[in-house]
Amino acid sequence: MLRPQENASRERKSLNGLWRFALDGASEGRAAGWFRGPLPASREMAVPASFNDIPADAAVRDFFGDVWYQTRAWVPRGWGERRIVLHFESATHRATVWVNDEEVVSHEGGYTPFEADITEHVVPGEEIRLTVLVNNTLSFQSIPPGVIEDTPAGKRQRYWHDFFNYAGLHRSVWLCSTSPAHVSDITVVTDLDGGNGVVDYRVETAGPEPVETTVVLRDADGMDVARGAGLSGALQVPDVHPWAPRNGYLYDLEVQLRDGAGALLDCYHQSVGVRTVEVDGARFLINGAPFYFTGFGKHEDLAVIGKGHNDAFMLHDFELLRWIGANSFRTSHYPYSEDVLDYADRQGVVLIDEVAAVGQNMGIGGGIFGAQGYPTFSPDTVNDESREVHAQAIRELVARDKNHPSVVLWSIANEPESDTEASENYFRPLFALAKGLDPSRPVGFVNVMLAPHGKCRVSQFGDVLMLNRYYGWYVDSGDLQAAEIAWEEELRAWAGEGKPIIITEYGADTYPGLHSVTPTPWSEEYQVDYLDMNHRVFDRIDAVVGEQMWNFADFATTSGPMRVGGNKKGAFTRDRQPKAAAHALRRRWRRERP
Ligand code: GCB
Repeated sequence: MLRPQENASRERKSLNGLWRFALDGASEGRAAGWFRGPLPASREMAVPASFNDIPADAAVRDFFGDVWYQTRAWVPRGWGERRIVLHFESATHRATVWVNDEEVVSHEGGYTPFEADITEHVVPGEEIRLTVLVNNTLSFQSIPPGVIEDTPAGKRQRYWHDFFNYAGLHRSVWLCSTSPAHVSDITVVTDLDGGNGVVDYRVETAGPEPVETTVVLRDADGMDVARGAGLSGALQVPDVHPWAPRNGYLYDLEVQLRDGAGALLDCYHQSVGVRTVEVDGARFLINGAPFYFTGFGKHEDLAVIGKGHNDAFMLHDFELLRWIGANSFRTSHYPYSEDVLDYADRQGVVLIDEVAAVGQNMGIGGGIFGAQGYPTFSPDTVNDESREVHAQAIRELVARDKNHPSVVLWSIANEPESDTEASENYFRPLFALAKGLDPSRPVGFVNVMLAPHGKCRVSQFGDVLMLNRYYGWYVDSGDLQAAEIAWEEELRAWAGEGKPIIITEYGADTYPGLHSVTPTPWSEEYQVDYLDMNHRVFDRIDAVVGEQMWNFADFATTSGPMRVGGNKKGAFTRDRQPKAAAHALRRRWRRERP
């Protein structure tokens, strides 16, 4: 699926703005046909945004179940003879959509796009009523998982990921038009051959057969550098300007479809960064050169709008990444807005792109999530059906993000149970799937401390080892000397695997403004000392090819005794003010690495 764009042959109209919105706690709206008219008892709601924090009302913030969104839109009268498409960049966690009285599409999964061809349901020049039923309930068959429990106080939604279950229409909604004959997908894979580049392209089309497909590759100045004809081919780019970390140089691949008379039917502009990614022993190579990741695990998380995308905050976050000297981040723990991916391409920021499979581990918790009382993998919990949902989430992520040069590594899960036979059997086919979908990038998953070296049975499938470790925080809390010894010992054992290791999380909660002259967890000084200890360990082990501190900024979570107004492991506060740790990271990351 191609992201909507406006060009010589395509139009798109934003449906963002204020929609009508209603909670449907009894799930009665579908049977009652709420889509057939104005939503009953509705209020206004911003799109894009999470709905949770907008009203000042706990019943909305903690709501789980069905919510309804509705708007009205005019179909441009010039769109006769056009193919008309309704496109959602995401709906968290699943949605069903009606145009007037007709159901047009349903989609499972909260962080990837979906669309419906609504040509047959609309009349250009007329207004439509657009109704969306969004459901944010998590189950063992959703990605991420959760469960609804009966408690003496009523039903409660439980889940095992450490961020708030923000939901709604977080990203843009578009009404688009294309020619009936249109480009439906483009795949580019690039290579470097000395000073020259190679762009392998493959185009898919749909609708009436076009007669001619041509492609033109232009450089950043708009000069033609290569041309091709046909649905696939390899373009040679002499004297190429590669895409590289901190040098987000992009070419533009224009694909054109023409009819027998040579008239333009459809075109699409696909940006292309020419670069290679490779794992070589324990090294991670970009364009053949060893790359060391500096940066963070992030979240899409803001006051008021929750996981809603916001361009101004996106730019500011990237400015802070530059300020601090970060060259990368992980889209922990779900696919981010495509605006973020596009901007990372342009900025030369390197991404680890993660599927929303977080929380498939009933062993974690105790203090954070309370006793679990469930096995992770079983016919009643994470099962074959869950694996199919997980597989589909991987397919949709790769389909969406395969052409982004910024994405150098797929992460197919965060901290799942990985020390059991059941976990090995669950993940084996998912790794095979991801590698088959994209042979051009390494694939990995993020390992949890509960499955240390020698116990983990899933790491064998990954091209890269990604480790989250909290020595000095969740273990050896307050004792950095003990933590340093234990951490180095474990890391050395992992280094023996001969694969590159990226530390995808290390961090310590820190209450901004809390100070101490002695090593006191939660103080700003302790966070700095904790980071220094980690960095000493990383610098002693060659196989460590990256450090992504947890987290870029403080973020919202469920309530609990371990979370003081959310997770406070940010280098920045939630409103992006630096803690002492941000300055310490800046000193380290902005100096040239040895
Ligand atoms: C982890 C998780 C992350 C949590 C973090 C923490 O291992 O991957 O989602 O927020 O620990 O702060 O406990």
